[in-house]
Amino acid sequence: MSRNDEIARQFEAFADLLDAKGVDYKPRAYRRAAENIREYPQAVEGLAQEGEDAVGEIDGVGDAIASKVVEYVDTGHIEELEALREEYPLDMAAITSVEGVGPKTAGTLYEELGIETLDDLESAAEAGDIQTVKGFGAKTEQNILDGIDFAREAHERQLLGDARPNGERVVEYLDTVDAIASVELAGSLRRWRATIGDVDVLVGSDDAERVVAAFADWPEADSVIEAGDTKASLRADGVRIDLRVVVPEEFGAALQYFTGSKAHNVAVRNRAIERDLKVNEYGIFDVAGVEDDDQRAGERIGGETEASVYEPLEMDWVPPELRENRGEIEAAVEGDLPDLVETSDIRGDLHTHTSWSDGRATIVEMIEGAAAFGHDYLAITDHATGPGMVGGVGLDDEQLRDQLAEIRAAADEAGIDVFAGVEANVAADGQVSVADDLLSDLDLVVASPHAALDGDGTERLIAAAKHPAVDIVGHPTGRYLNRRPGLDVDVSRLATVAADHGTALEINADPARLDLAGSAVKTAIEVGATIAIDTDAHSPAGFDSLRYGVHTGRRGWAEPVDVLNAWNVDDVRSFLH
Ligand code: DGT
Ligand code: CA
Ligand code: CA
Ligand code: ZN
Repeated sequence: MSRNDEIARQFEAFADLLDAKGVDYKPRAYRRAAENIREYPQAVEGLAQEGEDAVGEIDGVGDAIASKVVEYVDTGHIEELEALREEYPLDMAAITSVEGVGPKTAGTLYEELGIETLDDLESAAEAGDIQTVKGFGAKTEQNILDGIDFAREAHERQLLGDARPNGERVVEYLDTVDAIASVELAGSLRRWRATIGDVDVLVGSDDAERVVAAFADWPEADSVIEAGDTKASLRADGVRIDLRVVVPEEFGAALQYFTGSKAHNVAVRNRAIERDLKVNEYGIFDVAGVEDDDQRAGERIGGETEASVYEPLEMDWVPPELRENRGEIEAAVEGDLPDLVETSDIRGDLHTHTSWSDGRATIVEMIEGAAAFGHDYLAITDHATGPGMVGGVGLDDEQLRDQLAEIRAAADEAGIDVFAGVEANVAADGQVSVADDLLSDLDLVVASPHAALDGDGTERLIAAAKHPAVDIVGHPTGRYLNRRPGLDVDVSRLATVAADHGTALEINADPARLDLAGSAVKTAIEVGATIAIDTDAHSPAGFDSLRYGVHTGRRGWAEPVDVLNAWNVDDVRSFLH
């Protein structure tokens, strides 16, 4: 994948900000340049390395833009663009997603009313402030207000943990319709991306009309957005669900196509082209010597199952979580795909809370819950005091000593192995918030950042990973999906240190976190780090989040051997020492 798209986006952002400032002509030139950069058949990055003159060869790219392209490729940013961003610090994407609000309007509203976010825009419209601005009337203000709810929904991607149950229920429902031969989730939901734009459901059936009708009748649907011959969309619980119906013979090809990602599919199609084959949503076709450009032209050689699409390409079937064009094509060709961890491989949970801190269940209830879930072992890791622990949630060293005694007592009665632990804080300077002698009396120490979650956290987390008592770095970036991005972390460096010091890095399975992310997990495993997949459960129901963590691990190519809590209790014990 070339970076043309990324470079183009810089100039689109540039154009928006110039519009916001009220500059004439230039924005149009920048947008045109962006479009040509995006469509350019070669890597513009390569041209930039040759110099400005080479970049100037692109249509619509003059000297000024060419020098900025070179600047961007060389330094990773464009100074003039950064200055504009400081001058207009607005969430342009969010604000302009409101119908009728373009960059120019956004600029005016920032200058006149200081509006930076969708929330600011909403408050200003509700307060009647917008109609006081020159050029805006009461009607415009009302339109903005109407557009905001919709924009918010469209702009914010839904959490996997919210979308997945909905998707599964619609699949379960469709499974009862007897005209349906097969039904599967597709799209980002099947790939278990952390956030979901919309839910895609694919059905194989010879009676599309009946399937569409049944779908539109789903009792949980809030509204039907559209219903066609073979496609329909509805809205349920704030999420859009797209249905496509194909004939059973084409189900595998359609499933492959609609699972994506786009980047994976492009790579698959290119591999097909190299072999005189054609892959599309209808099947895989031998097109040697075929002129006809009809989608189904050529000799059909597969498409009923996904495997029948990959097989003629001389590659293994690729698990959906890996389909991001991050090396899975090459691995599938080499027969070298990872043997991915499964939820059933997980034998215990190493980061959980009780009512001693902010949990809602007792130590005994958590132990019994873990046993009922099927775990062989459980670590109790309540919060220690420290920055970010508001309202007396965290335990001081004395309280932790008292709790330790209670955990030991409960462990004696428990049917599973219990580790007495703590979730210590990693302060901004990398200090761990619990006394060393106490830490060494505990079986397991999770150390996590909870405050000061912006900027680069690499050194901070490396300090924690090096701490002799720390076993697991918990939710390393501190991100909250859709709410805050968390720390910037050089995962390769952190994971190298963690591997050297026998410290595991966590995938926190809480669907609001999923931290580390799949791509970071892949990097961490590549440098030899061990991963712990923990739910951070605050009640026995919290154990159910495990699968979101496991599938995030699969997106990071994790095998059971990479995952600490897929090991038996003796191996975990020796890792902890
Ligand atoms: P999302 O919904 O934003 O979380 O992400 P996806 O991956 O579910 O994307 P979506 O719903 O737009 O489309 C589902 C899949 O269908 C996508 O992963 C790949 C495939 N697809 C959709 N449109 C195109 C297209 O124009 N070209 C290609 N190659 N694939 C497409
Ligand atoms: Ca989707
Ligand atoms: Ca879709
Ligand atoms: Zn935590």
